[in-house]
Amino acid sequence: MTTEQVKQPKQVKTQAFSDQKPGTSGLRKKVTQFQQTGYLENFVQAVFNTIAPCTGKKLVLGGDGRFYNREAIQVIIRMAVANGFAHILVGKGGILSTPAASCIIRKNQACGGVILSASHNPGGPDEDFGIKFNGENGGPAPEKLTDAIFEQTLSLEHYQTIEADDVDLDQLATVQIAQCQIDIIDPVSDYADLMESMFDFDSMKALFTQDNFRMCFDAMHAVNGPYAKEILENRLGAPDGTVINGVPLTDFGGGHPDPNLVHAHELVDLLHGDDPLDFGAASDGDGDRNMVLGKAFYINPCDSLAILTANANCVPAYAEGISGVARSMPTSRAVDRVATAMNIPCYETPTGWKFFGNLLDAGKITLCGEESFGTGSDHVREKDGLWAVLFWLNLIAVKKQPVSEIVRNHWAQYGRDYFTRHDYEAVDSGNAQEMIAQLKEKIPSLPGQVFAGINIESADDFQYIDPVDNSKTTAQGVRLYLSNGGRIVFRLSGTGTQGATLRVYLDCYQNDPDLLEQDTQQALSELIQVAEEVVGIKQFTGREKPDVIT
Ligand code: VG1
Ligand code: CO
Repeated sequence: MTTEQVKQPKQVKTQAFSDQKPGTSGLRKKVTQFQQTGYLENFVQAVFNTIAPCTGKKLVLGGDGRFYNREAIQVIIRMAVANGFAHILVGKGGILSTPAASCIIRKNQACGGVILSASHNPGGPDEDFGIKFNGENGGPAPEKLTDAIFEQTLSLEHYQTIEADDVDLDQLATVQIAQCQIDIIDPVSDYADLMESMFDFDSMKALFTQDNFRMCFDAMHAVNGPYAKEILENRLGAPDGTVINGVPLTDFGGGHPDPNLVHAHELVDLLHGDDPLDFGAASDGDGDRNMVLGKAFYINPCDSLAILTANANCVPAYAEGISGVARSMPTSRAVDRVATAMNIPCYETPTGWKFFGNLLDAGKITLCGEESFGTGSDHVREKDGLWAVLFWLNLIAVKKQPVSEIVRNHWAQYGRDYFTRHDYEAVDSGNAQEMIAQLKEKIPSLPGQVFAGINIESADDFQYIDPVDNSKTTAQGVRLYLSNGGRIVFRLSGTGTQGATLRVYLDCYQNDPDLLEQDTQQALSELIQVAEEVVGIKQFTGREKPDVIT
């Protein structure tokens, strides 16, 4: 590319769009919606206007490789140049996992990054696409910023771009367009170096090279394939083939890149049967979620957060101790018990990683997590799938115990918080809104009432005041606390792209040593009954049972 080919930036007239309100984790829509003339451009210009002036600044750009990733990157490069950026770092092939993008923003002191992903939602021409902006701390834009971006999307009349050839995304190279330097960078190396600096790689290497430890990482044809291959196979010496479905594909091979027992069934099968592996793990479309499995043993993400917290001193990066922990409100209270025992603070935040940002930046917490297979720490400002897997490997290597033993010992010490989430997907939006509205009206009258033989002690609609900047977030889910120690939470998803998704979260504490090995749905069956009786889920959703149970 030569500078002669480059014309002056130009303003393109655009209509504003009214449906670009970012949800739990950025703007997510069908690909076909993003392909409308000016749709992507409108959102990107709104971001650039909100963080203006862009002149002279550095931007990180990449995505999970899904359909429309490459096209969107070319559009955003041209717009970033026209808006005055001095430097753009783009992952080779357009690839950057969400945690790697966060790492690269921080390491290079960029003003932020644009990450293209719809996370665990399927990809392809008729599936989902997404875009989000992360700020200079490497984390998702806080509500204040996403609200300002949304305001901009409603009123834009022009966006700025420049005529220039497409940049070759597949060569590690530097190109110059007008005032802007564009580096196509290795998407993996900075992140892999960070992981190597945090964990006990020597002990972990010995697992594979001396102890004949057998594991499988299912990258689900999503972004983490190249990261997992480099770290597990190249740096830790796991045998070739440890990573399966390791090549990112635009449609994730037709699957849901969602690491749970339903969608990662290929992996689940390898941990069961006649010759099960010792350890299994998977991550999602953009690499920020994780599922970890032991030999015929499933680890609930809420328990995982609690166990990592309790054993953080086994990991070099946390050997000096941790300052505090946080969990999203619907996540079970297993980690609270550990925090109490360790005498460190435990914060309860609304759903979505953006609410952990201030606590991490202020040093109030070191570890945090969500029930939705998201776990992370202050090493970046996103949840981090591969980091969680490495944390578990580090524990297994140092404690020299199988996964099941580590978890059972934890339950024996702290008791067990049975947890499940029931999702009702793509239900009629009107019905779902009405159901929540009626439930909210009932809140004052619920305490003292008995459903399915259980007394409701208290009920509220969760609101959060950020302890760092005092910003207030309301209507984050209705919580019912029951007299048997159980809790039920109802909320509507902010990441779905079709109709509404109702999430019902149920958890209950158990510390009777004889009752720690129950089937989860069985252990929570009374609560499930209470949820139905209070709300009338079947009637409002028209469903006999949830679409997904995790
Ligand atoms: C879901 C999860 C939430 C998570 C969010 C983004 O949101 O419940 O815990 O932070 O996805 O995850 P919702 O609003 O649909 O419940 V990801 O992997 O998309 O970045
Ligand atoms: Co994700």
